[in-house]
Amino acid sequence: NTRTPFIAGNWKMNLDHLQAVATVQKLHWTLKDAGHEGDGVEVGVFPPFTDIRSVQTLIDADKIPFALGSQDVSAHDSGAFTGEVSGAFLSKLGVTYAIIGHSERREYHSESDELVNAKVKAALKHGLVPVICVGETAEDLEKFGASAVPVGQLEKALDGVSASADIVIAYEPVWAIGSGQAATPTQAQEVCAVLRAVVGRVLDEDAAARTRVLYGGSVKSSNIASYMREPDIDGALVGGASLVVDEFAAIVRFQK
Ligand code: G2H
Repeated sequence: NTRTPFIAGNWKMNLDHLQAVATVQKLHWTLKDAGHEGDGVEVGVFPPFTDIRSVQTLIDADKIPFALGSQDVSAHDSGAFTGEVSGAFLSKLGVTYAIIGHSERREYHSESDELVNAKVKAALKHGLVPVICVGETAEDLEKFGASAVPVGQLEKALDGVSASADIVIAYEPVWAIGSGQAATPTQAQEVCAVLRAVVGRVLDEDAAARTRVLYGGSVKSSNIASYMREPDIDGALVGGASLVVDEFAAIVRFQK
């Protein structure tokens, strides 16, 4: 396939803007020192909102080849929505991607499939690429198997989305997040293939072939290569391990 592997660091609520700048700078130099000059892998960093301006300034000034993403986006364009951040503001700041529907937002902030769908549409409207997160809890897994819940979440997230839309999907089994208990590559591949088929059915075959499907949940340098060998896994959404520069750099350099 022709999909560029994507290694995305979801920092969650970690690193203030000074630590963010230091981290991105260190990551850049670590990869450069290791001879990684892009190497056909796209690197994305997803800092907290308050860090985005500082990281963007650094990336721009030092011509650092990392894509910038946000961890959420408002479903609204502007107006009386206290505490929300518009996709219009993010795209003006050079943000390319927006994580939408991460399980932590679904769980702790009661985000419904309908809200996720509205956020996906808002992101696309403002020129952001939504990184749509889906995944089953341990309870779902036991009751319905691995793919039923993520398939339903993805179908709803894609409702009314154009077949030509640029999107990324992240399969993150909730039981594997931050738990150290990663899904096996075979388990992850199975669900990622099913999710790609959903894209084919809801959007079209071209979208299915083009769309990157990432695995997320306790990805580290020691297991990344095993996921990347799978035909339907095009990268990883990395939480905890993205905060440790050497570890994240090793994940980016998974082929080495
Ligand atoms: C899943 C993942 C990144 P971690 O949330 O989105 O986190 O790698 O810490 O399991």
